[in-house]
Amino acid sequence: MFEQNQICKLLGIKYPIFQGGMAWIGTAELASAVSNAGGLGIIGAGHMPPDLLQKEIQKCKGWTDKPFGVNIMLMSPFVKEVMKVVVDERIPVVTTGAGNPGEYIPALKGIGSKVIPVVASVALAKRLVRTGVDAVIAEGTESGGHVGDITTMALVPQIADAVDVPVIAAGGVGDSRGMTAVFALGASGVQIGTRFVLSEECIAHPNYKNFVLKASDRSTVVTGRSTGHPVRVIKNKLTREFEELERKNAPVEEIEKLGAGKLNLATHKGDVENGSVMIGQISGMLHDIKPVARIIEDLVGGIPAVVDSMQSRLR
Ligand code: TUI
Repeated sequence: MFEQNQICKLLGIKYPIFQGGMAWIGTAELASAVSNAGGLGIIGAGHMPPDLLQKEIQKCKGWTDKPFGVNIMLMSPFVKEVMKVVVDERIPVVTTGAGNPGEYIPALKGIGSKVIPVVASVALAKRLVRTGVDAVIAEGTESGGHVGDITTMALVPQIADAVDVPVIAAGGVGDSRGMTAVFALGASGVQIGTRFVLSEECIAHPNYKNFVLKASDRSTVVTGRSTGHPVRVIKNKLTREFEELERKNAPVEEIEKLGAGKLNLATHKGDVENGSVMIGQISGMLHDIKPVARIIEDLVGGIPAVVDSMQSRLR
């Protein structure tokens, strides 16, 4: 399976499965495990300063000889410096999120990196393809963290129709059914975050993982719409405070201030009531913590049964 897949051939990987570049928890531990299991591990640079990112890259290089990527969050105050680190370290795959990476594309392409931006709209996908990106990640609003407002179901086929580069689907994919479904929509690969949070290798605090394990289909909510940076998280004391501020039409600065430092509070200190528990909508169907290799084996190994079952229902 996937011997002829465009993404596998482009990146030299076994399975077209990207690990979402999650801030604070997309560390070398998780990224190297995903790459060693045949997917594409991705270090999430988030708001990391450049020296820390460089250390994380060094660790990852020590733990895997397979390709891995770095995700650059374009709202980071260190974006220019972290771009320099990925160029110096000759990272073969760079994904970007939360903005338009246009100005950085020439430098990345210059060292032969494959540049694969996350997009949440057809317009941005088309604009970026014109600047020479190698593929796009079409991320639906089902995802955790910073999200757009179009669902994966609606976004992936529209982007697949609009561009001539491979499309990787993200948002709402957590098992073989989701993976098969997005291939039906025109994707050539998947990006998965939430399922990998519930892995043994993910360094998220046990309280964070347990909170995700307890989630049901309606446990997440999008906060911060009024700031222009909407974020999907599990409902808790913090989201109620956000809702109260938004209801009062509080100034954007006040709302943004409430969010500052709250992701680390949840992922590292384990405060799942006052912290920001970013996770996707499929958390409701996940009930176990598994090793990364097992997650990938189950995702890929389950596809034939999904296709068979689908065919029997289409007959
Ligand atoms: O970037 C993400 N997900 C993230 S980043 C993050 S860190 C953070 N922490 C606190 C507050 C906000 C963020 C947590 N999760 N996903 C990729 C993604 N990119 N989703 C949506 C977009 C996006 C949105 C608008 C990409 C481009 C865009 O257009 C901007 C433009 O210039 O047209």
